[in-house]
Amino acid sequence: MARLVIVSNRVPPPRERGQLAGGLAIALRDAIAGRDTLWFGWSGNVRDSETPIHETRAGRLRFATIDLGQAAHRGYYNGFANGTLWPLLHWRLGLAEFRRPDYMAYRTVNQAFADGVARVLQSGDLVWAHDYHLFPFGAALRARGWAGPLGFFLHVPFPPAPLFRMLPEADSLLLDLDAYDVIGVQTREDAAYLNEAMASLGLKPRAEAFPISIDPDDFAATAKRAGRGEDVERMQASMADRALILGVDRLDYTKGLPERFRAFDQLLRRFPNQRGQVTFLQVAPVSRGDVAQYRALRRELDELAGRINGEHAEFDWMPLRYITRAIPRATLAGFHRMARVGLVTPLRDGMNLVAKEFVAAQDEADPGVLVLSRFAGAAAELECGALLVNPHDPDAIAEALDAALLMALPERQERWRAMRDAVWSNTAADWSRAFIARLEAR
Ligand code: ADQ
Repeated sequence: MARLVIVSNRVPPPRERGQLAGGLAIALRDAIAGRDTLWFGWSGNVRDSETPIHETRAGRLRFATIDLGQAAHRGYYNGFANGTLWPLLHWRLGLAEFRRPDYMAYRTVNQAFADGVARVLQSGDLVWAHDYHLFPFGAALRARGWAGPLGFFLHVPFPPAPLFRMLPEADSLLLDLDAYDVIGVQTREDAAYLNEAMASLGLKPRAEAFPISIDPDDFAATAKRAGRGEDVERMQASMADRALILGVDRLDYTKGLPERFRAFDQLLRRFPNQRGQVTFLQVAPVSRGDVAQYRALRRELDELAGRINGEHAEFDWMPLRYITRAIPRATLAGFHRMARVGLVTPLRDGMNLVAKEFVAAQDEADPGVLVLSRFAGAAAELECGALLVNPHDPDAIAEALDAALLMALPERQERWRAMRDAVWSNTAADWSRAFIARLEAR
């Protein structure tokens, strides 16, 4: 079987390499399990001297990492990848900053990745690059002589072609993408937009939808086990029989958190019967805290949370609990299982695995209701059972929350079973197998 070479911005940190616990690592677990794999990426270290490739091994899985110089890293990562591409690909042109030096740093780092990968490649390998950090990587690798299978998967959405082409460097990025044999995106909508953009330059449109997923058996088992654990028991005791509405996200402006907080405020104003009956827990650990827009978002949420609790709380009821620290994955799985409502309302999201995790975690005897943004990639698979909302509309979210909280058991079960079937019929293992099969058949 061909060796798999995974290329992504970050590789799992050393302490997680044994059990592969992070997001992408879980999605790729099945692909990695059955074959020799080499995972290449940035070490996480910023160092100005030239450093060699650093290699470690965990069984049949090897990791190869490089350090990056300070200026290159800043321009590539905080600059072009997260300051320009991330907002633009989420349709947020107004938040995107265009700076030529950042773009140059982004290209330089992609060249450095290609140099590193070229040094460790063997003929017969399958190369699979991940995400918006690596648009130019494939072309750079081809320029170094690689003619073997080369695939790319974009984890975030792709916007309509005219919006993407407002980016000054759009055309050269699309030409770079042309070097990949297979281009995977999350949904058919993303594929249509990317193909339209490629066709506008006369390139062969070749983006295809490969919706990413989770390991639902594993998540369900974790949730069940956590339900008997101390954290969930403490949480349950603190709820005093109130219904739990749960939000779990990285603290990111694409996740629609201010709108979600306003929706909860609307729920308490417009549906007074729910007052004192519900608790909304939002877990949103700080991410990319060194980017200005993320600091502004945090201030906005701090203020909103304070105002909502100040206005609605009783001396024995705190409506909103807001945590910006990370909580262990198993504990979160237990909270999902406890929740009456999973509230997942990104303004735009490639997939959103939290929505699928919420479904996997439920107890068939008493399942919760998923309130889901119609602009999350997951909506394409979960519209069969979720209450879909427009995440820009706090009033509509409040109405969906009230409906979810009032929903009788038979309807909850019927909706959940439909979503369960959808989640179990396309797992992370199916996702990686489908992509790799496509790459092998290039
Ligand atoms: P993310 O934007 O990080 O990922 P998401 O898919 O929701 O978003 O989450 C990925 C993983 O992180 C999930 O396993 C989730 O449980 C975990 N996670 C999220 N919030 C957490 C929290 N507060 N605490 C602990 N764990 C948390 C990007 C794209 C998504 C796409 C994924 C995978 O933006 O659209 O679904 O990649 O392709």
